[in-house]
Parts: sequence; structure tokens; C-alpha cells
Amino acid sequence: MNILKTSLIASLLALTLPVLAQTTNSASANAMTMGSVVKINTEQQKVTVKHEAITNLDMPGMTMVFRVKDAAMLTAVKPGNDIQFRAEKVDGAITITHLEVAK
Ligand SMILES: [Cu+2]
Repeated sequence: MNILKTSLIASLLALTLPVLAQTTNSASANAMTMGSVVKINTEQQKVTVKHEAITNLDMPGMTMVFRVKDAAMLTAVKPGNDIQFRAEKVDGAITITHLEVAK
């Protein structure tokens, strides 16, 4: 084990640990769920998604309407897109906080 490599790993850990500390209250806080877009309602900031099980919310797969955190998120997707997203409870409402077209 050379010293350069060891110190590189140490600094990477130092960078990573604060991020981990923020999310330790829920081990699956960053879990992404697969789904596909059924319908978009930009005015109401809502999207209908056929989704797989959402582990962090203990929810089985289904088709349902989600609120999105930011209306701009809806400009990146269109009906029929396969997506991966993160849904969390925000002020009592299940909200998509991260949304991207699946690669
Ligand atoms: Cu659901």
C-alpha cells in the first residue's frame, strides 16, 4: 500500500462522510425507484407515474399521482418515458424530489 494511495482514500472518505451523516436517519433516503410517466399536469405540478415498489416509503408498485418538488422537473420528461425518481414525504404529501429519464 503506497502512501499516496492511502491519503487519497483518506481524503475521499473525508469528503464522503458528511454526506453520509446527513442521510443516516433513513438508510434508503437516496433510493431511486423505477417507473414510467403516464400523464403530466404542469399547472398542478403533478405527474402520474406507474412505479415499482418504493422501498423508503414502504409502498408496493402501482400507478398513482405524485406532486413534484419543482414544476421545472416536469419539463425534462414526457408521457411514455421510463424514469428513475426519488419520492419522499414532504409536509405530509408524497413528493418527487428527484426525477430523471432512465438511462
Ligand atoms: Cu404508489
